[in-house]
Amino acid sequence: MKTLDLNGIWDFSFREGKTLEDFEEPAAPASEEVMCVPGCFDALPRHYCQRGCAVYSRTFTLEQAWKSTFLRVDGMGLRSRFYLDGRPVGGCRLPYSAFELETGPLSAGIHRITAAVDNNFDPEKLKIFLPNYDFYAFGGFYHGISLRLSTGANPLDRIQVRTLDYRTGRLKLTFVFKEGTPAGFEAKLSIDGEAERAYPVSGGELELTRPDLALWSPELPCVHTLRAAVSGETVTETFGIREVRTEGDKILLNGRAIYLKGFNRHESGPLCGAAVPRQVMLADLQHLKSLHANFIRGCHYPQSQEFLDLCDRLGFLVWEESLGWGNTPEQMGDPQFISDQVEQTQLMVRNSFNHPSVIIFGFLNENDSRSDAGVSICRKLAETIRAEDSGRLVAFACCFPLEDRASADMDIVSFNTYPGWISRDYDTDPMTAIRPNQEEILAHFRELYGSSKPVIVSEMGCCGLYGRHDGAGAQWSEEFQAEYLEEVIDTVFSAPEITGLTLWQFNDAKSYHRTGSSIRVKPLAQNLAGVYDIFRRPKLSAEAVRRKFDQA
Ligand code: ADA
Repeated sequence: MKTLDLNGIWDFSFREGKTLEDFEEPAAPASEEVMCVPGCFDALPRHYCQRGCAVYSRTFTLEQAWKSTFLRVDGMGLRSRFYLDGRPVGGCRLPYSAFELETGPLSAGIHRITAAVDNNFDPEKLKIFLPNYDFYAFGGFYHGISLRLSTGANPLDRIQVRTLDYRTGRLKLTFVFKEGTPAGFEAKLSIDGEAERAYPVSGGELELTRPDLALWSPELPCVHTLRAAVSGETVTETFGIREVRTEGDKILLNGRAIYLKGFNRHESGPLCGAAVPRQVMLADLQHLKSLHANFIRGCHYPQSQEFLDLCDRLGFLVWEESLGWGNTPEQMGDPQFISDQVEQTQLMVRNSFNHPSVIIFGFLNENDSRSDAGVSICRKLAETIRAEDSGRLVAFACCFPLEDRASADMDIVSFNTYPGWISRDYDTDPMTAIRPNQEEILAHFRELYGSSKPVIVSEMGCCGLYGRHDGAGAQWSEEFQAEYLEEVIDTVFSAPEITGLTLWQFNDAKSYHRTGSSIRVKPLAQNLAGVYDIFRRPKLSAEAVRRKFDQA
C-alpha cells in the first residue's frame, strides 16, 4: 500500500470542559487556531493542562482514485473520533495505541479529515487511563497520522517475520491481509536490496533459510529490510534475526546469557508532552548508551514505533507494555476494562512484532496481583500475547512481591521496590533498608520458584531535585539520590539470582498537575526520580550510575 503522510499544521479549535459527546456531527471544520500533528495541545502555552474537546481538521489531495483506504493513527490521547468529508469513520479509546480505521474507497481530488479529541478523564468511557496514574494524560496525537492507500479490495497489510532458528537463519514469514488471507498467491521478495525472487505462498505463510543474513544482537544490531510485492502492491518491513528464551533463571539471547542493565523511560518532554520528537528520542538513547545501559522498559504504555526503530538500530533490549498503573481488583473485574486491555495488548504485539529490540511484552504495571481479578486478567493478557507471538518473554512489574499470585503464569518474575523511599518504615536511614528488603523478597521467590524463572528488578530508585546540593545529602538532594542508586546497584548486582535491573527512572517526567488521588507527592507536578531532569540535564546520579554500570 501507498502511504500519504498527514502530519503537519492542522486547523484547530478547543472547548475547555466539553467532551467528545458534546461534539456536533457532522464534523464542523476547526479554524480558530492551528495545531501541530504530531503534538500535544495541552503541553503548549495556550491550552496548558486544560481538559476538554479539541477539533483538528485539514484537507488533502489525492491524484487518483483508491479502492480501499485506511486512516492510521500512531498513538493519541485520550479518546478520539474521526470524520472523512463529514462522514464518521470511527474512533478510539485506547491511549498510546497505534490503530487503523477503514475509510473505504476515495475519489481523486480534495478531501477533508476532521478529528474530535477528548483529553478528559471519564470513569465510564475511558477505562484504562485513570487520574491517579503517575504520569500526565496528554491530549493530542503523539506520533503522527497517515492514510494508507490501495488499488485492491484486499490489500496486504503487513508481514510478520519470525526467527525459527537463529543458528541456521530459518525464518517464517506470515502475510497478513486486510480482508483475510488468499488461499495461494505469488510474493516477489527482496531482502536488503538483493535481486527480487518470486515465491509461491500458500496459507499465507512462507519459510526461508537465510544463513547469509547477519544476526541481530546488542553488540551487532543488524536490521534487515524486506520488500514484498503481492498483486502489484508492495509492503516493506524491517526485521532482525534473533532468539530470546529463558533457561532456568537465565535469559538467553541467541543462546548466550544476558544481564539486563538499564532504566525505565517515560515518553515525555517539556513543550512536546508525549509527542517526543525523534531527535529527543535519539538524544535519550545516546545518554543511555553513555550510561552503559543495554535495557529500557518503556513504562507504562505502548511505545512509539519510531522509538523502537531507533532501539533496533542502536542495539537496545526493550520491555514494552500496554497501558495500566496500579489497577485495583474492581477495575480489573470490569468487562469493558478487560476488553480494552486485551484489545490494546493485542495491538501492541502486532504493531511491534518485527522489532528485534523488543524481547519482553508486559502489561498492567503494579496491578493488584494478590487478587483473583489480578491473577485472572494477568493470565488472560499473557495468553493474548502468546497467541500472537510465541517468540518473546511475558512479564508484568509486581509491587506486592511477598503476596503476588500472578507471576506464576509469567516467563519472568519482576518486581518494583522502593525500600526506604516509598516504604512504611520512615524511621530508619533509607540506605540501610535496601539490602534487607531485597533479601526478604529473594528468599520468598526462591521458596516459590527455586531457580526455574529469571528474576529482574523492574523498578528501584528515588527522587533527586535537579540543582539541589544542599543539606549534606538530605533526602531529595542530588547527592542523596546518587548515594541511594549506588547502594541499589551494589545490592542488586551482588545477588547472583537476579538477571536484570531497571532503575526508576531515566528522565523526570510530567505527572498529574494538581489532582490525582495517589497518596504520593509529586512536586512541580513531576516524577523527579530521573537521573536526568525533564530538560535532559544530568544529575549527580547519572555519573554515579555510569560508574557502577561500567564496572559491571
Ligand atoms: C511506582 C510506579 C511508577 C512511579 C513510582 C513512583 O513504582 O510503577 O510509575 O509512579 O511508583 O515514583 O512513585
